[in-house]
Amino acid sequence: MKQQLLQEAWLLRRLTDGREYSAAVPTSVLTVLRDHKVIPDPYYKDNEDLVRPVLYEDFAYTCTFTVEPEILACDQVLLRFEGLDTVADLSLNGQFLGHADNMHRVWEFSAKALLLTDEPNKLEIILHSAFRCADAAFAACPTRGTEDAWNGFSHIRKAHYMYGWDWGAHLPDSGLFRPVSLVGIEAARIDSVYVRQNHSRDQVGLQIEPLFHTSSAWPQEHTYDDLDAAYEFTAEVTDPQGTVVAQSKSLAPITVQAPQLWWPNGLGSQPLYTITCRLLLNGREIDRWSRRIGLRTLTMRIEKDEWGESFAHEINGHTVFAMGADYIPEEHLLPDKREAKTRRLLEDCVLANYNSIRVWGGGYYPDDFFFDLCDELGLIVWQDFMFACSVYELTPAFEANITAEFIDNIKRIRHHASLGLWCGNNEMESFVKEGEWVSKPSEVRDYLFMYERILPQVLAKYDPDTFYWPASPSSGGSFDEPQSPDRGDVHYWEVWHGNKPFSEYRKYRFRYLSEFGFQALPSFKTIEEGISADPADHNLFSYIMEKHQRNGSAHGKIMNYLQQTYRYPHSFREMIYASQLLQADGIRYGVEHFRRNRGRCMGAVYWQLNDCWPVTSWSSIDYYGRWKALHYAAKRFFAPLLLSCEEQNWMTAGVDFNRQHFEFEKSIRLNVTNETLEAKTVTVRWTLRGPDAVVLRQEETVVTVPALSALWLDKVLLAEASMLDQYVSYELWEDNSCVSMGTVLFTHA
Ligand code: BMA
Repeated sequence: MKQQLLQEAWLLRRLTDGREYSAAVPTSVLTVLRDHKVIPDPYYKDNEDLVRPVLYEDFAYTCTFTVEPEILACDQVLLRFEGLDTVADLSLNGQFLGHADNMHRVWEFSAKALLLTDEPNKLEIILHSAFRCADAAFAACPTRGTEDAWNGFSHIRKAHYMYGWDWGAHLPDSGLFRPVSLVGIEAARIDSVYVRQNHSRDQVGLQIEPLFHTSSAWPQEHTYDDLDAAYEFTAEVTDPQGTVVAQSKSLAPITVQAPQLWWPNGLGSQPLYTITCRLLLNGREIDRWSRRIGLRTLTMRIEKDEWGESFAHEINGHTVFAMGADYIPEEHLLPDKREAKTRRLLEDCVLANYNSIRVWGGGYYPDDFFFDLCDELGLIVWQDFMFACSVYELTPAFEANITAEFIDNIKRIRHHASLGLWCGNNEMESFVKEGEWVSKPSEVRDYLFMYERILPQVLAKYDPDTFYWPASPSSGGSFDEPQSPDRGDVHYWEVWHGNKPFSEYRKYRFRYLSEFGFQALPSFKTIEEGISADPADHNLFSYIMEKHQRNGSAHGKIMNYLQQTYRYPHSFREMIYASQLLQADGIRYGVEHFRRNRGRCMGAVYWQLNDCWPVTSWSSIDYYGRWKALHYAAKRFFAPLLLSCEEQNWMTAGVDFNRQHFEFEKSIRLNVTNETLEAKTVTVRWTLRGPDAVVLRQEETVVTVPALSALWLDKVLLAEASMLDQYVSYELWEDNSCVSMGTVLFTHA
């Protein structure tokens, strides 16, 4: 296959005034107009409102190009769009080429017959206003979804958050966010390759299942058997050190001896093998497919047990406690995406001891480099399909559209070592069960068709080896208690949305918590740089700060929680800092509890890792990559070896308003969690201190904690004292270094 990128020499034409602006792929309406200084930075202050009218206009992208001779010589030439966002009509040299309406798909159009050979070609793409498309679709069919997003968003196969979310602006930009190219097929090409692994004692069998396109029958999928004898298919496997370790011809099985296994972060290393497949015609290579894979088994272990049913990632036969956060798109304006920024973000996950990450279903399917980085860094990816907080109208056209989207993305992503599971959607099983946004019975039926019939069928064909889970949260589907604390995963929002105190976390021992969170402000530098440098705006309840807060009255909510815990901050900067400490402390309180209950609970994935613009949100890293206090706390509470303390201060008897006869049971119960593959012998030291840190009592004990387990130490009763008079600090020592530490107060009853 030959490829010619059409990256440069683009023009964006504003149809209202005919003006043209130079552009290069990746490109979008808002970034081009911003870069040409036609509009201001859409994020700053309340510029979002200023620039929004632009998004009611249609725009045209044009590209003038000459075709490289070797492409022209091919039997079939396609125009390929890897990220066409979203509703578009395309023409080539004045002739209609096609219509597109899904940014999640790869669009290819046959162009051979329309190409000019001796003069420049002109490609034109009319991008229809995403707002107007949603408005029209909603007028025709008022399907409902989250009120944070623009009405009609669920009809458009465009990342939902672009239409607004409770951490996102209303900026449904449009453009070309991934490469555009001309593709020449010489007789045939490799469409995709499915690599299946069969692990046995000290060897891994690889079964290679390619699909092909021929130039004459494109876009029909062909298996190797469909090709005639002039074709040959070979595969070669290179180990992480670069040595070819196995080769095969004509789909003969491949065996890798003494495999170097891939592990998530914290359990081992991430060796990656390279598999290279070649398609030859009469002995000459005409196409090549090469990817990196990790040798591992990775699924979910679901087994009945004394509490209900387990739900845990199982990697190479071991169940691991998932530690991570939910990932949302990193940019509102997609051409601003940078691989280096994603790398830094994911490296920051590893610095904070994550072993997993959930790609939330209201964004878009991440770029290849995202999954490559997760492979390299050892982050197990929970991958949602792109449906969130809405019901959908499953017309035949919508079904065909999403089915093509599933196939494209499954083929693109399935080989990655880090792919832990596919998940049907975000939160819709629970919402549909409650009747939320449901306006007619067919929406309930369509829910079941989409996530419990169509998706499983597509996956059975294209990726039967990766675990599929119908929704997040779910207990396995069919509206069977999707939020059960005893089965499957849970989104727990009583803390924050339900205004309950952090101490509520201790009431639950969920099997796998895939969302829970608490907001904090981004750092002052981020506010100055991205929200407003004007001191007049530097007040939590200023108009501008409230514009950068998308969850109804949530700045007030932060203050409400804050006054339960801290004294009143003196200044805006102190307020920012206090909000971050509060967020860090609340989530730490939850995660430590869930890790202490390891075995029953097997995941604490907090909402949310990152932001897509400068905003107050649940993130632990802000839009500019600055860590909030929570991210520093995560490094501690996700440490492979964690010492934590369940402190108690129960009022047992003698209630008297003069406080004379109160009786408390004051106690600590320490716990060591070992999320590694080795047993650990460690020293636990705890100290009871007075308010000036003076040591009142100190004890030390050596314990051996088996691999992948949590060990409770005996409860220690402490003599009663006023809750403000004493606190306990504790440390965990391994080989003369302190690997975990903390303190508890006794102010929570
Ligand atoms: C969850 C998510 C998001 C949302 C977040 C915070 O429900 O799935 O839709 O942004 O909570 O409210």
